[in-house]
Amino acid sequence: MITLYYHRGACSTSNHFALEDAGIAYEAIEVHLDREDDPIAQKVRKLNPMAMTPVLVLEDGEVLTQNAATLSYIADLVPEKSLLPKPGTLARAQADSWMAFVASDLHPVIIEYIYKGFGETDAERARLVAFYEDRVARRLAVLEDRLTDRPYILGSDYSVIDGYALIVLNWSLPAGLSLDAYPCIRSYMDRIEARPTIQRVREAEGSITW
Ligand SMILES: N[C@@H](CCC(=O)N[C@@H](CS)C(=O)NCC(=O)O)C(=O)O
Repeated sequence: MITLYYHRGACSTSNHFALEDAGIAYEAIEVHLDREDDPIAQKVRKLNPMAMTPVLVLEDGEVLTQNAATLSYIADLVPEKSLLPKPGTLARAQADSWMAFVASDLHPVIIEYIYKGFGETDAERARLVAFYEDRVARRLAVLEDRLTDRPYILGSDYSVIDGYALIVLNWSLPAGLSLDAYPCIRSYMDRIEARPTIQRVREAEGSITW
């Protein structure tokens, strides 16, 4: 059975969504990597020297990390569920492009946005706010445009990329980032959140307090 080490509401939860959508047997174990003496945290730090989740341990003991790889791996275990297009197709290359957008563009800029107030002087803070606001707005505008005429990032069908995007967009709340200017993104988040598989994972993980 696949084991997922995750942290509630972190990007690893998108792997929990993917496993639930895949409908395969799995075990999901929550880890608090900031707890030095916690045996699960110690184990995960050994499995992934980056000390980050997600960490997937496959049936044969192989370890897989990095959302783009873990989500694709889970999706490819169940091609009949169409959680990603078939490997080797142009549609899959387009999906990989959007996966990279979420993993390398959206994910880091929403995290970075939390740091916008870190300057030591008012002038420095104002400069950082302007800098981070511009960076995040450009990524959100790309996503808003993409969702203007399609319910999900790849089109009419939900994919594992959407579950990942939802988690990253959830962080707008603790980051103090308003999504009011992005109505398509707002309704997209509600649409994904309403999926029974997502609701099951939310219930299993428990509520998040930001
Ligand atoms: N590039 C990594 C990023 C993973 C990542 O940012 N994980 C965060 C949770 S969302 C984490 O484990 N953070 C713990 C830490 O930085 O100490 C991936 O895609 O898996």
